[in-house]
Amino acid sequence: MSYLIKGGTVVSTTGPNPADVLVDGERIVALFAPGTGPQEIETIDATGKYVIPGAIDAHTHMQMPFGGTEASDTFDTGTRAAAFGGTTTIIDFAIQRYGEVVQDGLAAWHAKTAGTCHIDYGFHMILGGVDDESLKAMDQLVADEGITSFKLFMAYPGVFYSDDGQILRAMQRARDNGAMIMMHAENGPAIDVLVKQALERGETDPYHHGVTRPQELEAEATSRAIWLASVAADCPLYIVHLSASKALEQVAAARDLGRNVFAETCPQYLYLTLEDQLGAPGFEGAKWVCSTPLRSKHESHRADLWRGLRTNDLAMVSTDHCPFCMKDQKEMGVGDFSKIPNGIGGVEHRVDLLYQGVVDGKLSLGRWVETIATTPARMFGMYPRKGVIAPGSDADIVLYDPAGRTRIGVDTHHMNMDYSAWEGWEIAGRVDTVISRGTVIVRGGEYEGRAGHGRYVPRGLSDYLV
Ligand code: DUC
Ligand code: ZN
Ligand code: ZN
Repeated sequence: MSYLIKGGTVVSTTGPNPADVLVDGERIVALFAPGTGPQEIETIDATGKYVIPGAIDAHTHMQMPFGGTEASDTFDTGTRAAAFGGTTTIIDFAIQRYGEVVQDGLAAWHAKTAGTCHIDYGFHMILGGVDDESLKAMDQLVADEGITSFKLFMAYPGVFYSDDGQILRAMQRARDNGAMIMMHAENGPAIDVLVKQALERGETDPYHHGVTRPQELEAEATSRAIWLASVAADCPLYIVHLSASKALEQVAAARDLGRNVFAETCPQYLYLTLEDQLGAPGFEGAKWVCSTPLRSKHESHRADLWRGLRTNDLAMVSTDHCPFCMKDQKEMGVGDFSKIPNGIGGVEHRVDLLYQGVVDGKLSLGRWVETIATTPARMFGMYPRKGVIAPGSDADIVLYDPAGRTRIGVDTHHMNMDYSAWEGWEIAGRVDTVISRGTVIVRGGEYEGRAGHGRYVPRGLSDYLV
């Protein structure tokens, strides 16, 4: 089936441009100057709307077993919520646990996603144990499985933690096979000491989750990862969920030297703070326990992160969507913040929260699209199939209403969470219509999609490597 998206303003990385978009089947086939496309054809009216590439969230954890429980969004509920928010592709983290065969971990993620996803999806692979077997598996995943990025943890000793020797070996392998190493950069052993000392002093509130993960330990790990990647012949390195000014300084310095170092941040670090959210009265702060943690409003983190997005020291924005309900999940940490499952849900809100940055004068329209769609596609080997409105690309398209408003809250969101990290926020802009591979899955805010529509996207190597 063919149709014309008519009367809208296409926004690409270079900015806005009025154009009509012709879709045939699952693909975009042409762009026309306004009114010059085919006449006898079904149309979708985009008057007054921005027409942007479907957004790509390159960092989600649907139904992830973690912290003694499991993230509360399934691939079904989480990808449906993502669709409502204008995201048409996620890259989730398949997990190899310590002692497990990497391919078995991957098979488990394929089993979870088969027939359940509303939008397209790819996988990164978390390596919970770096040894001869998992290093060999990296080559196989890159060559045969369309998995070209591997996450390692410098935090969470005894869970996902890799020591420096393991990290170096995985980086050397990645340098050889072209994969990207994604790093959770926090000094886990040092954090564990601070956590133990805090608990011994009786500091058990959620606020102390943030205090015991100071920015110095994020910056130190970020710097160490950058140096290890340098030793591994400039292995491509991507720092996940960067939250702090001093960590950003490390990335910026490496990038100034032309290194293959990239980083993302997340909406929670751009807007929320240690004092106002983690420090909320009683146990309320548990809603915002995530790692890396929210940072102090008395320091310049948020302004620095927005600037980093403008200067490209921060390449893009992902959510690190890892939702847990307060009831029975976050509550596990009443009286001991270290037992609160780490994670914030936000897969539904990234497009709107970053558009608010445009309205606030912090990002240009083109940079908005670049940080939520085009760069994620290029960073993780999906471009130009995804992340761009161009002939031949998948027809993943969002009609965005800049005159609309979005009110965020537990009563209106679609994520499987019993609270919202953004409760009561009313922000500019609204996702109107969402198209996934040519199929309208959200029309005027109403859902028309289905579980099973989403397909696995095997990925190539990153576009950004030199
Ligand atoms: N951080 C979180 O907050 N949740 C999931 C894993 C992680 O690294
Ligand atoms: Zn992480
Ligand atoms: Zn994560």
